[in-house]
Amino acid sequence: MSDLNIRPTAHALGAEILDVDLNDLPDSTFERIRSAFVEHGVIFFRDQKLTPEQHIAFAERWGTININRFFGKLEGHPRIAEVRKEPGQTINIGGSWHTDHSYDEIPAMGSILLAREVPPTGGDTLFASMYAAYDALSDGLKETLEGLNGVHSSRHVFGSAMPESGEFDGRIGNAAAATQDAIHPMVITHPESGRKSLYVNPGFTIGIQNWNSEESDPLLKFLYRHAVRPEFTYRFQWQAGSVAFWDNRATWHYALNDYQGEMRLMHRITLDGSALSRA
Ligand SMILES: O=C(O)CCC(=O)C(=O)O
Ligand SMILES: [Fe+2]
Repeated sequence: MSDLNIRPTAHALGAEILDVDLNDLPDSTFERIRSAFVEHGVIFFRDQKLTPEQHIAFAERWGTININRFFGKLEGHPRIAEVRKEPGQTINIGGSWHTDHSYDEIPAMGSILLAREVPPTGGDTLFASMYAAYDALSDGLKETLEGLNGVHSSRHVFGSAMPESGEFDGRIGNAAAATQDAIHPMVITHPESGRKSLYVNPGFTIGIQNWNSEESDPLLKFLYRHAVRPEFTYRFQWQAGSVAFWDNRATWHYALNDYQGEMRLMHRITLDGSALSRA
């Protein structure tokens, strides 16, 4: 047994895993990290020295790498997406609450984000636990949500009509691929933890199946407000070499955009997920 040190970051979610080198992980250590990921929803590592190849090698231990069709790629490494904001750019990527890929029929499991360059202050990422959000609902609303499906889309975010498409030039593209919608249960049973998780998000959920927007908007709005109660969240402060690996089935995230005029560059590898189901 290694002396792996797993320290929860908040009651609701997150764990920082210390004393570990992601380039040198015996299988037994990897299995403990896998359990921590399932238990805490997002895990963090510090001071990792990963080349792009080593980042890929670590990701491949978890499963199949998913290539996001909208993100700019790291040159020479199409499996690594860049999450970049240059000093002259004002809009960041992921700057509001969302869970990635919910617009896909089989949404990605999660992303392994590695900080390459961070601003002197700012640029933190917030995470929220959708287990905690679900657990805190009343039995009555839980029961109602059991029968409902959410409609998710990428059109309004990555499609050609998105308002900021000019500013995102070079960072986000392929708007023509933002065509499909996906339907998912509003409450899913997590495939690995077996826990129930609220599965709608302000970024990509556009409605409730078979409800009109006058009916669904107030309920979704309530859920969006409820889900980010401070006690369900954790705020992660990056340094170069920090790694965050989040579970899209159990969390939301929000990249703060409070570092205008500074550079921030992250490398992201996303992993394939499995179909989501209610039970
Ligand atoms: O830059 C970040 O902290 C996260 C950006 C984001 O939303 C993502 O990579 O999915
Ligand atoms: Fe994201």
